[in-house]
Amino acid sequence: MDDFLTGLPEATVLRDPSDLEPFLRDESHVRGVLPLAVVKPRGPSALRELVRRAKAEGFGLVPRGAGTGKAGGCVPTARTVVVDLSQWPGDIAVSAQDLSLSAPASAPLRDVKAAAEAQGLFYPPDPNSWESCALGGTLATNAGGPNACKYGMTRHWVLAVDALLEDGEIHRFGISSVKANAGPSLGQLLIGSEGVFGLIVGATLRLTPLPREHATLLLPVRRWEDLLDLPGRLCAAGYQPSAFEFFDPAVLAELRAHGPEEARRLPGEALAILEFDERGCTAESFLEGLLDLLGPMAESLELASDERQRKAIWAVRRMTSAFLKERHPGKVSEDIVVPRSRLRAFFEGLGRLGAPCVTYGHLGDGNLHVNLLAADKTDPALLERQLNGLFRLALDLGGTLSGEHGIGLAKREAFLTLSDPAHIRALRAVKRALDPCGIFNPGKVI
Ligand code: 2HG
Ligand code: ZN
Repeated sequence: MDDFLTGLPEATVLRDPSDLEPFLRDESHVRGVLPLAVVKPRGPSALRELVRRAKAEGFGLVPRGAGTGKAGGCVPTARTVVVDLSQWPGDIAVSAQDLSLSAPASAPLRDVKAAAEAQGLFYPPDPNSWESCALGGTLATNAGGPNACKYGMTRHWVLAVDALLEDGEIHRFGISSVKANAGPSLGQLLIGSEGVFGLIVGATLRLTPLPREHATLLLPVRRWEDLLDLPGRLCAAGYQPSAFEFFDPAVLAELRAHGPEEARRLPGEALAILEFDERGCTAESFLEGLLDLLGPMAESLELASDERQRKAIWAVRRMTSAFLKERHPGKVSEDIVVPRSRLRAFFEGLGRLGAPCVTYGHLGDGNLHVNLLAADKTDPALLERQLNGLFRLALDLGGTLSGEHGIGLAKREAFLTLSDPAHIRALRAVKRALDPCGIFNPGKVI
C-alpha cells in the first residue's frame, strides 16, 4: 500500500502530512481526516491510473476545486486520496455563434465570467466565492448566488459535461446547443452530484447577452417583517429582480457596529438590496412603477448612483459571510429554502423554534442563511435538535434543507433522515450502477 501511487503518470503527488493539512477543510465548519495523499492530475492517463489503483487498493477519490465549498463535499474521509483538479489542463473558449463557453474544471469562475464578458456575453452563476472558486467546484455542487433568483442555478447554464467515470475514461454528456433530448440527461445527473457518481473535469456552458443596465437599490425598513411579502409581491406584479438580498436586524446591527467603513453607513432596522438588470430598468418610468408598488416603504429607498456605489454595496454583501465567521468562528451557517410565498410563515416558525440565530441571504428566491452563531458553545444534542427543527420547518413549508451549498458531509445525516426514503433508495441505486466499487467521494451525500 505504501507505494500505491508510485510512478503515477502526468500528476503531482503530495504525501507529506504538512502538505496534506490544508486539504482537511473547505469553507464549512466540517473537518476531514488526513488523506492518504493529494494528487494533482495533469492529463487523462493520471485519472485512468488513479481509477485503476483506487479499485485495486480500495481507496476513494475525493474531488477538490479551490476548496471554497460550504458543505464539506471536498474534505477527505477515511482511506481517500484527494484529487485536486487545479492543474487540470485546458483553455477557456467562447463561441459567440453558439452562445457557449467551454472550460476545464480548473478554470477560475472569475476568468470564465470575464471571458464571456469580453465578448459582450454573460455567464450568470455568481456564488459568493465567485472571485476565488474553481468552475469544477461550482459544477459539482450546482452552486448558486444572488443572481439565481432571476437566472437560476449553475445547472441551468450547463450544456455539456466532461466527466471521469468508473471505467477510468473521460466521457462527454451533452452538446453545444440548448436543444438536446436524446434520452435522460446524465450530464444533469452529474451536476450537483458532489462527485459521488464521477469526477467532472470540464464543461460547455450556456451564455446570454450581457445586461447593459443595472438599477441597484438599498431598501431600508423600520419593521423588518415588512420585507417578507415583497419578493412575492414583486413577482406577482411582473417584476423580476436579478438579485434580492437582505440582512435581518441582528446582522445589520453587527455589520454597522463592527463592519468595514461602507457598512457603517447602512441605513434601516433591516435592509434589502434589490437589483434589476433588464433593458430600461434605469429609466424613470420603470422606477416610478416600482415606487408605486413599494408604497410607503419607498420613502427611504436609495438608488446607487454609479458603478462605484453599486460595487460598494455588493462588497458589503459579499463579505458578510467571512465577516460573521471571523466574529463567530464556531458558528454554523445553513442555507435552507422556502418558496417565496412562505417567507412570512417561515420566520414565524423560526421564532417558535426558539433557536438563537441570525439570518441574511437571498430573500428573492427564499434561500436563507440561518446562522447559529454560538453553535460551538451549544450542547451538541441541543444543536442537532435545533438544526433538525430548522430543516423540518423548511420541509413542512414546501422547501428544502439546502438551496445552494449542497449536502456534502455537513448535511448528510439530516438529508438521509429527512428525505423520502424512495429518493435515497433511488440515488443509492444510481450510485451502485455508476460506481460499483464505491471509489467516488465515499461517505458523502448518500
Ligand atoms: C453567501 O450568500 C454565501 O454569502 C455564504 O452563500 C453563506 O456562509 C454563509 O452562510
Ligand atoms: Zn448564499
